[in-house]
Amino acid sequence: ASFNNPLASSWVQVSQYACQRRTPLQDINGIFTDAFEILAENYEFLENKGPCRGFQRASSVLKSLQFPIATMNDLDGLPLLGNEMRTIIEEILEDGKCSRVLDVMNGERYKSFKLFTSVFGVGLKTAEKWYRMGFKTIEEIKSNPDLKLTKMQKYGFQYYEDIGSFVSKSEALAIYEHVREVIWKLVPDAVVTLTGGFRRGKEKGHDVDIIITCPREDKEKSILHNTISILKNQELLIFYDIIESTFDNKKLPSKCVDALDHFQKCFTILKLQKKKEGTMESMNSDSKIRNWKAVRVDFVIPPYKQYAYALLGWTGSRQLERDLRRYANHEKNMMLDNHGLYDKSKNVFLEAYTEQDIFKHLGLEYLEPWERNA
Ligand code: 8DG
Ligand code: MN
Ligand code: MN
Repeated sequence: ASFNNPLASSWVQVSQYACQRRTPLQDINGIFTDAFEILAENYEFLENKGPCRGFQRASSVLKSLQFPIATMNDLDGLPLLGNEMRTIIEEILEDGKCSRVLDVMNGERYKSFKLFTSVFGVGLKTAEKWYRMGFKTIEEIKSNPDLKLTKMQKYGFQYYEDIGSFVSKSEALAIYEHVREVIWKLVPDAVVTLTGGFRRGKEKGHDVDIIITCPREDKEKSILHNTISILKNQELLIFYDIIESTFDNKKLPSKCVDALDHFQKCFTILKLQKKKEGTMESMNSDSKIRNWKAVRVDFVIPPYKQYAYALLGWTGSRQLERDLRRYANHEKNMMLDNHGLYDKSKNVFLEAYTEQDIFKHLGLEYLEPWERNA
């Protein structure tokens, strides 16, 4: 019998869509979700999308549970957990580990892809190339003069330790507050919001995501370039890559669930000034001689009319975003992306000024940002 699963004997159905589940940060089934995510990542490295999505969705279902899976009966009533997933859960319940996951983790391809893609600016294509060339370590690549690195990758290697060492919430807030002051001096009514994982309540992240807009139409347009030049003058800017807007209002929202958006944006590496001496203790010898840490910061600048959609899109999680779009498409005959929501039955774009508006348009119960850790 199942003692943990309150769903097993009730009529309540867990939805197949993450946007119809509340997923807090705390994941009490991490032993299973970690396993599924490693398998998903391995399929991503193999560019095998079907099974990759299958394991990502299975992991996401378990993340939403408020009870630990202790017996196979606890899986009753849960969607997206096929025989392949059940076999893995069963093995972990019995052994505390899964041989298939261990094999993947020890595989040369997985290890190399994991290592190479951890460098800022390195995607699947480059990882594949370096893997085929037989590289095994960061040092080998760093010291090979024949490799043509992009500017992004060059900085990715130069600050590999700093960037890889996670950003804490207080570090993210320090950067966010500094940037906000700079922007408010330029445009006092600018809206500046910390988004991404930190908005979902995470205590650490791989970068800081900041979204910037202004209620006065077109006033957002000059903010990015002016902010970048001030940060440059303050000698806080190590690297930046500005992508100008390619938004076309004649186009319908993208059908693809993980399409990139067309906002003006900027990928940067900023210097975070270290205040206290004590915080230097935990740093490596290279960074002890300097009083700052290199941090990855992303800026995205939507026009005010698209702000709510951009905020929803950049708050994540990526799984929640994919499921919101899939739900809109398959259950509502609508098309959602980071720019807007189009109702295909009524042939209209649906306006939204808050995330609550968007959930309402989709007929969904509102999820707070910290319930979106799908
Ligand atoms: P993390 O940084 O702590 O690892 O987690 P995260 O904050 O959830 O991940 P992220 O990689 O920083 O992405 C934040 C959200 O931004 C995520 O839901 C996906 C979304 N996003 C877009 N467009 C783009 C884009 O062009 N580049 C990136 N990097 N993220 C984008 O909607
Ligand atoms: Mn982030
Ligand atoms: Mn980001």
